[in-house]
Order: sequence, then structure tokens, then C-alpha cells
Amino acid sequence: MAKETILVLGANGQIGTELVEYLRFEYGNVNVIASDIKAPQEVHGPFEQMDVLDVNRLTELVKDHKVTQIYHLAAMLSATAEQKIMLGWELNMTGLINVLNIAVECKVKKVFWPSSIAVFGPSTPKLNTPQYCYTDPSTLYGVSKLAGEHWCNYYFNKFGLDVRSIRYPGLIGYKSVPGGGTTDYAVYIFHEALARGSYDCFLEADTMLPMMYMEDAIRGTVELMEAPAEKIKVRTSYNIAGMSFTPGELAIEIRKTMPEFKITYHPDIRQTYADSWPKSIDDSVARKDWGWNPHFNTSKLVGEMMTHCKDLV
Ligand code: AKB
Repeated sequence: MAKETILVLGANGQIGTELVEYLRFEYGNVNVIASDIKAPQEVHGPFEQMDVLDVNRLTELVKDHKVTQIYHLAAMLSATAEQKIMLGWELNMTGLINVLNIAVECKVKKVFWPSSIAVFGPSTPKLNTPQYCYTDPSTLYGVSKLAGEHWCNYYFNKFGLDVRSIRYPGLIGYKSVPGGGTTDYAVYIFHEALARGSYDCFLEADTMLPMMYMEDAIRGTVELMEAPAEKIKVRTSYNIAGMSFTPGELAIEIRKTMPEFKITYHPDIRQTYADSWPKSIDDSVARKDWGWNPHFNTSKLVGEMMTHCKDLV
């Protein structure tokens, strides 16, 4: 295998925390540079504190370390971006464009950039949402992700940049907590269940959303990046699916190991974002092109989360 030097931007976030660990195991500690605007709580390998909006510093870093792959994860999620529209646009869009330009200039071999189910909107088919369909996002976050997908596709066609992307559903893991998203309830519910025996949910009981266990998401991301380039036919972003459930169904599953668990519902503005998103995703194109295959269903996910979150309480 050719020597790779991998830069992960937004490394302290929900995905970055687990991705860096996975990549370091596979590629070696010194070959994976973690970077974030904030310093990490613990340092386990090379780390650079940096803002992705600082083009000069980012260019310097990529050149100095002879970076061959970039995973650009720094972004503002749906709920926070709705509160800070211009900042959300600046971080999500200018951040991506900086990375794409630097990747072309410095001849970086591959770039990964995450998109989201938030690219879909009220006119999108809600069930088994296809890879190609009407996309009319109603959140600023979704608008930035949809525009970003087309920037990636444009840079692939115009400059031959090998940029790859996944439309993540809600991601659920125990090693890190999300911040500022709409699907975050499906992580907090486990921490609250184990700490207090109850959870007050900000979505309605019957709000079905596509979700995925973090282990699947990380494995899928690295599999996409390691797939031969000729297999990658979609250069906007791939639909991938894990499972779909509602808060009510998740509570029933939690009660199988914790019968006393109580859930209450007080929907807030995030309900409107969730209502505009798909309920389930058709990922047949990702399965056919590069062999995507999830390993976790809802009951396996709940088992893992209840076991691991218990150690954190
Ligand atoms: C969010 O809820 O904003 C994110 C997403 C669906 O991309 N988890």
C-alpha cells in the first residue's frame, strides 16, 4: 500500500472522534493528522489547531505534511445553522471551497466530504427516498449540503479531483456526543435513560427518520474512500441507509432492557426540520457501485448503546 498522509478536519466532532481512531489503527498514528478549531481533551497523535476558513494556514499544513487525503468534516449542523444562518453558510460552504481549491493546488489524491439526508425536502418522496429525485431542502444546513454536493461534482468534472461523499442519516454512537443537530435525540436518549431513567424528547413520538450506528458509518466512509476510483459513479453524494425508527419505537426497544424507562414529548422547532426529511432511504446505488452493506439494525444498536453508555454514567 502506498504511504498515505491523511488530514482530518473537524476531528473533535461526532464523526471525527471515531474516524481518527479508526484511520490511525489502519494507517498508523503518525500518518493521520487530526485538526480542529478547538484543542482536544486528550491527544493520541499528531494534532493541529486550525480554522478551516484560514486558507493560508490550511495550505501550509497540506504542503508541509505532504497530505495525500483530506477528510473535511468541519460543519455546522441543522439546528445550529438555522440560528446562525450566515455563519453556517460561511463555515459549511467557504470551508468546503477552501478544501477543494487547496486539494487541487496541492495535488491531494482524495477528498471526503459528508453530505446529509437534509438535502431532501418536502417534495422528496419520503419512503425509500431514491438516489436521484427532487431535492428542495428547507433548512440552511440542507441548502449548504446540496450546494456542496454540486461543488464536489463540479471539481471532479472540471479538475479531475477525486472527491467522494456520503449523505449521512442521523448518526448514533457512544464515543462522542453530537451538537446542534435534529437527529441528536437518538444519542441523548441513551445517556438520559441511563442517568435518569427518563427522557424528554424534542420530536413527536411518531417522527420516523433514517439513522445509522457510528461503527457502520465509519466503516462505510473508509470503504468508500478505499474503493477503486472507477467504481465511484456518483460524484455528488451517495445515499446510504442503516435503519429507520421513531422516538416511540426507540423507547420500546430501550424498555426491553430497562422496563422502567419513561419518555415524554415536547416538540420544538426541530420537529419542522425532521418533518421535511425522508423516513427511509434507498441505498441500492451505493450497494451496487462500491459494495455498501450495513451491519447494525435497531435492536443491535440499542444493545450496543445501552452497554457502552452504561460505562460512561
Ligand atoms: C442533523 O440532524 O442536523 C444531522 C444530519 C441529519 O445531517 N445529524
